[in-house]
Amino acid sequence: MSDKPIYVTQPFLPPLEEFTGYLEQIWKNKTLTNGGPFHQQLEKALCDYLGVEHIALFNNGTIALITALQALEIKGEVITTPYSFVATAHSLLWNGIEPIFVDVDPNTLNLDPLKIEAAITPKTSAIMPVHCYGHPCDVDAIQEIAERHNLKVIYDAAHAFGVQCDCGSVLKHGDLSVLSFHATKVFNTFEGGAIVCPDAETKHYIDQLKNFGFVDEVTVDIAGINGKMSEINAAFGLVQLKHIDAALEERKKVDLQYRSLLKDIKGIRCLEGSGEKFSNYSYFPILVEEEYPITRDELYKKLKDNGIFARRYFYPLISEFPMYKDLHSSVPSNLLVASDAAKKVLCLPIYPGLMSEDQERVVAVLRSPFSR
Ligand code: T4K
Repeated sequence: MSDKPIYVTQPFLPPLEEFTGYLEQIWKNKTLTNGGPFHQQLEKALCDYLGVEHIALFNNGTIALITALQALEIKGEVITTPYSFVATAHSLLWNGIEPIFVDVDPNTLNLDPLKIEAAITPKTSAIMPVHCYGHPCDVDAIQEIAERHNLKVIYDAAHAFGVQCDCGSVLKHGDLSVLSFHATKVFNTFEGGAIVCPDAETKHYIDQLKNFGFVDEVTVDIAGINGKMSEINAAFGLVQLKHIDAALEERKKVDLQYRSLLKDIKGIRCLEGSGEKFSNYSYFPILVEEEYPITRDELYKKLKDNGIFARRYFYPLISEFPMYKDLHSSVPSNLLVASDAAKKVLCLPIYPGLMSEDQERVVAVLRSPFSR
C-alpha cells in the first residue's frame, strides 16, 4: 500500500493553462485590484451560480464576518455556537461584542434553536449561527426567534458554498450570509470570502465599508477597512467556477464510499449530513463513540503514524480558548452536546481527487484496532 501523505483536504486546482490566459489579461490591462474587471465578473458569476442576487467579494471570510457585523451595527451580545472555527467568535470580539455561547443540536452540531431563547437578554442584538460542515441550520426556527425578539441574523456560511435548502439557496437566509473561499474550502480563491446581501443598497454600503469607507475620491464618511479581493484571486475564482460541478460530484462519490465502507465499524458514527439534495460534502466528520476500542485521540495519532492527517474540527471548543473561557456562557455544563462532540469528532480526508485506494487505506486504519 502507498504511504504518501493523505491530508484532510487538498485544494482543487484547475489545469494551470486555463489560468495563464487570465494572468496575461491582468498583465495587459494593469488593473491588479480595487474592483477590476475580474472582480466584477466573479461577483456576477457567483450570483448566477449560487442563485442569489447580490454578492460583495472579500479578501477572506474573517474580514467579511467583521464587516458584516459593522454593516448591521451589531453591538452588545450575540448568540453563537462554540462548535466552529475560532474566526466565528473572533469576529465578534474584534467588534467589541460579547459572544454568548449556546449549545448545539446532537444530530447536526449546529446551534440548537430550542436553546436560543433562554440566552436572550436585553443586550442581545443578533444571532450568528454557523452552517457547520455545510449542513444547513434550522433556518426557519432561527428566523422565527429573531423576528419575535427583533434580532438580526448573520450566518457564518463559511462551509456552505452551493448548499440548498427547501426554498433554494441557504445563503438567502438571515440578514447577511458570509462565505469563505480559503484554499481548504469547496470553492477557493486561494484566500477570499464574500457577503451575500439581500439588496443593492446593502451591497453598496458593504462595498463602501470594505474600501476604507470611501464615497468618492475625497469623501470618507465611515471608518471602513480594506477587505477587497484582488484581481488575481478573482480570476482564479472564475477558472475554479468552471469546474465546480465536477468537483462537487467527486466529493459526493468520496462521501458515499466512506458511508458504505464505515457502516459496519462498531463505535464509528458518520454525521448524518443533510441528505443528497442539501449537501456540498465539504467535510466528512465521524464521531468516535465509547464502543470503539480506542479513544478519538489514539485514533487520530494512529492515522497520523500512517501518514493520514485527519483533523479534529472543532476541538477545542471556541469557548475553551483563553479569551473566551471565563465568559459565563462558556461553562461546560451549558455546552454539554458541543463538549461531547468536540471530544469525539474526527474529520476524515475528503476532496476531489482523493482516490478510492486512499479511502481504503484510511478505513483499514480505522478497522485495525479490532484485529489486535
Ligand atoms: N468561519 C468558519 C466556520 C470557518 O471554518 C472559517 C475558516 C472562517 C469562518 C474564516 O474564513 P477565512 O478567513 O479562513 O476565509 C483551515 C482554514 O485556514 C480556515 O479557512 C478554515 N475555516 C478552517 C476550518 O481550516 P487549518 O489551520 O486547519 O488549515 P491548514 O493549513 O492546517 O490546512 C489543512 C490541510 O489542508 C493541510 O493539512 C493541507 C491542506 N492544505 C492547506 C492549505 C492552506 C493544502 O493542501 N494547501 C493549502 O494551501 O485552518
